[in-house]
Amino acid sequence: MTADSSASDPVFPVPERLLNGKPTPFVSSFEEYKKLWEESVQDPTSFFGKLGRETLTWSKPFETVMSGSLLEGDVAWFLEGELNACYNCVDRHALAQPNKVAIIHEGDEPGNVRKITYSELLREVCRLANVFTSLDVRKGDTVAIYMPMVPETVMAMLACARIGAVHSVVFAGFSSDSLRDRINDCGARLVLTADEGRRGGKNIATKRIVDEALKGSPSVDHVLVLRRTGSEVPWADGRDLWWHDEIEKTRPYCPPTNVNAEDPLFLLYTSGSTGTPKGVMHTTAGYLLGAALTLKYIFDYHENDVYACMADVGWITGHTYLLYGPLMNGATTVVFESTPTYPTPSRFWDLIQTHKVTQFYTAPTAIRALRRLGDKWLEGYDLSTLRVIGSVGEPINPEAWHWYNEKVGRNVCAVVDTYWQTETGSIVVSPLPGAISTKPGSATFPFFGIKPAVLDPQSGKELEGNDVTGVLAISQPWPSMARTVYKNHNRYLDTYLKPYKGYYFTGDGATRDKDGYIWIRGRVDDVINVSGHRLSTAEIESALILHPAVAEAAVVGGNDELTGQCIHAYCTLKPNVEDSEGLEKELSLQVRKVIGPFATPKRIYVVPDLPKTRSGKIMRRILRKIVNNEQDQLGDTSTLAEPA
Ligand code: 6R9
Repeated sequence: MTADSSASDPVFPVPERLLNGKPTPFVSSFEEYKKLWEESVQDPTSFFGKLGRETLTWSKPFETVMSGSLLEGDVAWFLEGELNACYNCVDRHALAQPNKVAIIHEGDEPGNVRKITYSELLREVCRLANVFTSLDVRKGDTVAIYMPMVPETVMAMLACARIGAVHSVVFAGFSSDSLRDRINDCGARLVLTADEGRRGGKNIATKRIVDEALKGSPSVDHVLVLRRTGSEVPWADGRDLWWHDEIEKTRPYCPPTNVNAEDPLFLLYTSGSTGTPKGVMHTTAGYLLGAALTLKYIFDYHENDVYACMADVGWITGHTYLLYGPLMNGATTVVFESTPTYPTPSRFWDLIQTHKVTQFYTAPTAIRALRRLGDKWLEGYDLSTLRVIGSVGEPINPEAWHWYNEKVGRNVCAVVDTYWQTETGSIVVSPLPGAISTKPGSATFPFFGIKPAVLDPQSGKELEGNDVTGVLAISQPWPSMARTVYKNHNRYLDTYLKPYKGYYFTGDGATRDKDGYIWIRGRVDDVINVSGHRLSTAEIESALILHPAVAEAAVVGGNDELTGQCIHAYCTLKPNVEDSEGLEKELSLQVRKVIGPFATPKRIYVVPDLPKTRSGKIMRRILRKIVNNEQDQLGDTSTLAEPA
C-alpha cells in the first residue's frame, strides 16, 4: 500500500486553460458533476437508458435497461437490444465523415507514420471479416490474436466484432506456454499473428512463439500471418495462411452481424490470486457504453482532438482506450509501436508534437522512468496541444504526479489519475478534467453509475462517511462490468461477488479521506503489480516448481522505485540438489519461458527453508516484510513452525 493522505495534501484546482479555453469542458463544475453522479446512482435506469439510446446505434432497440443483481451475479443491460460493435465504431463515422483519420500509426522507427481514414478502415475491416468467414469462423467463435502494435491488430479485433466472433487478444510479451494455455482455454480455431514484431529497433519472433504454442493447441485449424518485417519464418502448409493473400480474395464490404446486447464482445485473460489466469468476459452494449462515456467525459474528448493512449492492445487499457472508447466517439486514435525510449527518451514528446496530441494516456512506470532520465529530453518540444494527461495501471506516487503535471502538462493540463480494472471494463474512479480539483496520488471521485463502498475487511461492514480505510467494493451494477469468467461462472462469483455479499469486490485497499477523495492503496490479495502488469504469486510459483531442481517456491512483491512492485522469489531445492552458480539465472529463465519476459523476478533467493505455519502454509507476509526491509515489523510469528 502506497501514498498517504494527510491534512496537508495539496489541492490542485481545475486549470484555467480548461475552464476559460476552447473547447469548453462537458462538465465544468463540481456541483454539476455531483448532480449528474447522484442522478446516475439513484436512477441508473433512466440515466443509462437515455445515454444508451443516444450513444449507441441499435439495429433493434432495447426495452429493459437493466436486470439482475450483484447478489445473484446475473447482471444484464439493454436486454432485448441488438447492435453491432464494429458498426458503432466504424460504419457510422465512415458514413458521416469518411475522410477523417481514424488511426495514426506511429511505427517503431520515427517518421514511419501511416494514417488510415474511417472509410479505409471500414474497407479493411470488411475484407478481413470476409476472410474470417471464408475460414468458417462464425458468430460466437473465439479468435486468438497475438500481434504487434500495428493497425491490422485493431482491424482484426473490429473484424471479429463485425461477424459476432469473440476476440481474445494475448499480449505479445507472453511466452508460448502462456499463449498455449489461453488458446486452449478459449478453444480458438483461428490464430492471428505476424511474421515478426518490431519494437525498440529489435525484431521479435512472434510467429515462432505461435508455432511453439500450437504444438499443444489441437483446436487451431488456421494461422493468419501478417507480413510485418519480411523475415523468413517457418511455415505449416495448410494451416498457415498469409494475411495479404487471403485479403486479396475478398470483397471490401461485409454486412455487420447484429448481436444481442449481452452477447460476448471479447475475452481477456487476467491474473487473480489463484494460479491460472481467468478469461474475463465482456459483453457488447454495456461495455461499449462504458468505453464511450468514460472516454468522452474523463478525457474531455471533443471533435478534432487527437487522442493517444500508449498502452498495448494486449491489455484492457488498449482495448478500451486505444480502440473502443476513441472509435465509439469517432476520434483519431494513435497506435504506437515503439517504446518510450527508442531511439531516445524524447520519443513520447516527439509523438505529441508531431501529431498535435490533445489527450495523452500512459502509466506511472513510464513516467517514473522518463523522470529519472532527466528533463533535458523534454527541452524544445512543443506540447502546447495537450489538454488532458492521464495515468493508469497502479498508484501514481506524488513525485511522479508532480513531474508529469509540471513537465508534460506545463501546469496547464488536467491530470487524470484513472483507477479501474480489466473486470470493470472502463474507468471507475477518476477526476473529470473541468470539474474536479485533484490531489496528487488520489484517483478522486467515482464516475457516473459507480457507487464505491469502503468495507471493513473483516466484518464486511460498509464504513460510512469520510476518513475511513478498508477494502474497495462497488455496491451497484454498472454497464461495463465483466459478466462472467469464461466457462467458469463459479469462479466469477467466488472472486468478485461472494467475498462481500451484495458488492463487487475489487481486490484493492482504499481510503476515503476527510474530503471524500478516494485513494487506492494497492492490492490486498496475492496479486503483484509490476509496471502495471498484473501477476499472481501462485502463477510465478507454479512456473518455478516446474524446474527440476526446485522443491518449493514462495513469491512476494517488493517495493521498487521504477516498476512500483517487483518480484522476489524464494526457492528451496529438492534433496540431493546442490545450489550451483548459474542456478538463479536458470530459474529466472524458467519464469520467462513459462509466463513471459515481463514476469522476470528481480531477485531469486535459494534458501534452505521457507517460513511456514504449523499447518504447512507458507507465510508470505513474513517474506514480504523481509524484502521490503521491515524486519522489525514481522508481526505475530507465533504460528510459525520454526520461528528462527
Ligand atoms: C486498467 C488496469 C487492475 C489493478 C487494480 C489496481 C491497479 C489500476 C490504478 C491502480 C491505483 C490507479 N490500478 N489503475 N491502482 N491507481 N489509477 O490497470 O487493469 O491490468 O486489470 O489492473 O491495477 O490494483 O486492481 P488491470
